[in-house]
Formats: sequence, structure tokens, C-alpha cells
Amino acid sequence: MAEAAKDKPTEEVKLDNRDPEKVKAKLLAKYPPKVARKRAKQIVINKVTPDGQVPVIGSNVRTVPGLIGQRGCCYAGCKGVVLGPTRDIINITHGPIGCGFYSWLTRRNQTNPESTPDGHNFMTYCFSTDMQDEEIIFGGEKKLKQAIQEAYDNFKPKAIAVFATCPVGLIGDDIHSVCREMKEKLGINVFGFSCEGYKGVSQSAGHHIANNGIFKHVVGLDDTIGEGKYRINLLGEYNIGGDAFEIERLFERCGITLVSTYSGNSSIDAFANSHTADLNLIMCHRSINYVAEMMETKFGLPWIKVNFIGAEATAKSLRKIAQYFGEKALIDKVEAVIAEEMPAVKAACAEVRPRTEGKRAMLFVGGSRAHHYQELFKEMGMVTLSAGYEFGHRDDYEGRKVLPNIKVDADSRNIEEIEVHPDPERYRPRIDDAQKAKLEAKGLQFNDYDGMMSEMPDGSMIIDDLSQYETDQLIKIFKPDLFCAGIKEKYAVQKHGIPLKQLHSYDYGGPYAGFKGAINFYHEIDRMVSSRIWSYLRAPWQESPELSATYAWE
Ligand code: CFM
Repeated sequence: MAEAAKDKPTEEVKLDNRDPEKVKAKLLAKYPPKVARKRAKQIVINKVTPDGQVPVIGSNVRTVPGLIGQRGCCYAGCKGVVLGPTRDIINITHGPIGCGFYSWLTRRNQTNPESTPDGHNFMTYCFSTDMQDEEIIFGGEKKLKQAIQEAYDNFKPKAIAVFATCPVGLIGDDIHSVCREMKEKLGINVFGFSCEGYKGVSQSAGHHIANNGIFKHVVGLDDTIGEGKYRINLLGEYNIGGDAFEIERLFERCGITLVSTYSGNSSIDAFANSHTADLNLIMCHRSINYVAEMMETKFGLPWIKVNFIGAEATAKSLRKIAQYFGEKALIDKVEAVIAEEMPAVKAACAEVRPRTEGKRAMLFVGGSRAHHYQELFKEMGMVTLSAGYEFGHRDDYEGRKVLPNIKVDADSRNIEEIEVHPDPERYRPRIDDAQKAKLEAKGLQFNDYDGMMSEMPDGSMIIDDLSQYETDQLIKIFKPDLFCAGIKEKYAVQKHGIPLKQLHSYDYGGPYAGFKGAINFYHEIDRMVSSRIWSYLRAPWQESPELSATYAWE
């Protein structure tokens, strides 16, 4: 690595006057050679060519055992992320109680039960089959049937979903046949997800499995075309800290009808009807692009990428929707709403900017926020030194143009790719090729996402599946003004004297989406980067050096 660094022209190094290749070499220096070779592919110095090409980054590969990473499991991505926020499905975890207990309300996806007539909300409950040794040895299907029956008797839900955890896959319980049997018996929708924790390399596998399951078992069950002229779905928005509520407020103001959200503040009936909308908007590309692709193939509604994180990004996304429908009334309304909302945003931004300008942030989150939140930091005049996803794929980094070149490895092959064909009766292309070409010529991109890297400056460090060791090193080297990650990283980072903003749970704050969310975020970040509280703290061994020690091998 160090060799390559010497050949790099120095003008590329724009960030913080440090040579990123040297930083990279430092991050890798202590790893055994095999680990260093693997990690070297996942630590990339950004360089965007004039035609938008970026370097290849290693991603969606197994974490090296022994490295402390940030990732979750397949079950987390399926049950927790995609299905978890739907309030009126009873989600039963088939497995030992720990899996259910630790996934119980730990994500801040909010919901409004009053927006569906029956008011069902099962999100506050934790349903588990509580498998014991006996079921592991003799099989757990009987207990699963009992659990489904019990959940039905107590709550009379419209639907029950079953999620397989690791032991279920290992002993071979057939959850799908149990679901089919109980569906017939109870007369409600019962469906299962083979989302055993060990499937795939991260929660990303669980997203894919969840997308497949919703598409197979729910989408298309209700063909009623509801009211509204501009009917859309919002995909990949999970209402963390009330984000979806703020976006819903803006749609309502603009006269845009939201048919369904996958899956913040959602209900199963809305999924069943979502194929009747005329446009899919994708917020989080990583977790939900599969459903959008399948809906287009089967039903003919196209998708566009949007981002409601950042005031400018929000305005741009609303304009894209108006542009798609192309009617003057909507275009004017959207402009009027933006004009009304922006002054408060601008005022808040101007107020904080003298203190936030030039401050340096690092973002290591999930599979989309490490990109989206850079918008808000840009608005505040802050610099993103380094960013990366926990489990993003190459397309989330480099853009969908690389999709044909992504090698499918054994871990990805393990996840079912369902074959979808145009529905003989219900396939209805929402716009024809000529209209599409016209809109594309005006700059509206369909079915595309450019990824994170093309929007980041040359020389910034893009790091996939960041480890705890690398986190410590980055902080020591750069001493950023703010580190953005999650609860697992929070306290370790604060012990370095650096504030950490949780971009998963928002540290109990939010919303941060839309215009009101941007204002919230500006104030929150201003408070964090202007306070020096963490740098005043001393660890016990810093105050009393006799407590410190060195390892012999250092
Ligand atoms: Fe999508 Fe998410 Fe994210 Fe994600 Fe997540 Fe999340 Fe996330 Mo935590 S769906 S990829 S699996 S935007 S729970 S709401 S914050 S890691 S960046």
C-alpha cells in the first residue's frame, strides 16, 4: 500500500492535510497480512473521474472473525428492519426467547394506530415461541402452531408473520408448511420468512428475504384504486424518530396521495394495495430496491430515487415527483410549499452556521444514511472526512451502473431471487417509453441510484464494514469534531473525547427528515459540536498512570 501511496499526486489530498494513503496504510499496519489484504479492498480513497466513475470498493463480504464490526444479522434485517414497523401484523419470532427479546422495540420506528380504522397495533408486544432444548431436539413445529393459534385467539389480527432464527434453520423446521396450514385453518394471512441469522453476511440478506416475502404473500391482494390524483408509495422510510410523519405532512400539503410506506407508519392493507399507485419513491435503496424492481416488472409502476434528509434534498425530491406527474397544478403547489417552508430552514441554518462551518464529521451507518446525512452536514458547512456503510453493496457506493459487474458469491446465491413476470391482467405501464425519454432528457432519472462515492470529494476515505480497531485509529489520527454511528460505538468514541451522534436511533431525538427535521438536526449538531464536554473527561488510567499497562507484543 505504502508503495502505491508514493505515486499519488499530492493535489488529490484535500482533506485535513493528511495523505489518505498513509492513513490507510496505518489502519492496515497491525493486521495479519491476509486480513490486511482483505481490508485493503474495503478501504478506498475516493476519486471521481469527470464522467462520474469511482474506484471499486469491496463490500457485502464476510466480516473477518475477530474484528469487532457494527453489523447485525439476517433476522435483524428481516424482522426488525423491514417487517418490524408494520403495526397490524403479529410478528412471531420462532426461536429461543433471546432473539425476540433483544429485537423488541429497540428500533425507534414510530406508528400512528389511529390512521387505520381497527386501531390494531402489535408493535409494543414481543411474540416468541420461546424454544427450549426439547424443541431443538424433537422439532419446534408443534409449538409454532400453538403459538400462532394463541396469538390469533388473543388478538384476532389480520395477519401473522413467522420469522426463523438460527436454530430453526439448523434443525430444519418447515415454518412455511406450518404457515400454510394455519392460514387455511384460521382464514387470515399467515406467512413465514426463512431469515435465520446466519444467512448472508449481514442484515442486508434479511432485507432481501423480507422484500421477497412481502411481494409473494401481500402485494397485489387488493386491487381497489383509491382516491387521489398523484398516487405514490414511499419505499425504504421506516419512521425512525417520526421522520415519516414529517414527510407525510409535506405530501399532504402538496396534495400528493401516499398509498403505502414500506414500512414506517404502515399497515398490511396498504402493502396489499400498493401496486395500484403510479410511482414508487425509494428512500433507502439498500433495504427495499427489490420490491420496487419486482413491482415494476409485474405491475408497471416505475421508481425514482429520492432523499428527504436535508432541506435541499427534500425540495429536490418533491420537485422530482411533480416533474414525473407533469401537471402544472402540482408543480405550482410544490413550489409554493417549498417557498413557505424554506425561510424557517434558512434562518435556523444561518443561526448555527458560524459555529458549524468547517467542522469535520465521520459517518459510519447502515446502508443508506452514511450517504443521506452528508446532505445535512453540507448545508451546515461541515466536511465529511470519511464515510462508509455497515452492509451496503457496491451499488450503494458506486451506483447501480456497476450492478452487471458485481460478482455473485456463495453467500448471496444463498438468498432466493424470485422470478417475476408481467401480470397478465394487471400489468399497466404508467408512462410510455417516449414520455420516459422526455423526462430523462430533462434530468429525471428512473430506476437509478448514483451511490455515495460520486458525491464525495476526492481524497475522502470510504470504508466498508468499519471495525472497532479502525474506529479508534481514525479518531486518534483525525480527531474529528463529530462521529456518527450507533449505540455500539457511542461510548467508546465518547471516551476519546469526541461527541457521537447516533444516526440509527437519533439519540431519542428527531425527526430529522424534511424541512422541520432539518431544523431539528441543525440545532442538535450545533449543540454537539459546540460543547466540549467529552474532551474534559479523563479515563481512570489517564488520571492515575499506575493503572495503565502495555501488552508485551506491542
Ligand atoms: Fe435503510 Fe434504515 Fe439504513 Fe437499514 Fe438499519 Fe435503520 Fe440504518 Mo439502523 S433500513 S439501510 S438496516 S436507512 S436500522 S432505518 S438506521 S442500519 S442506515
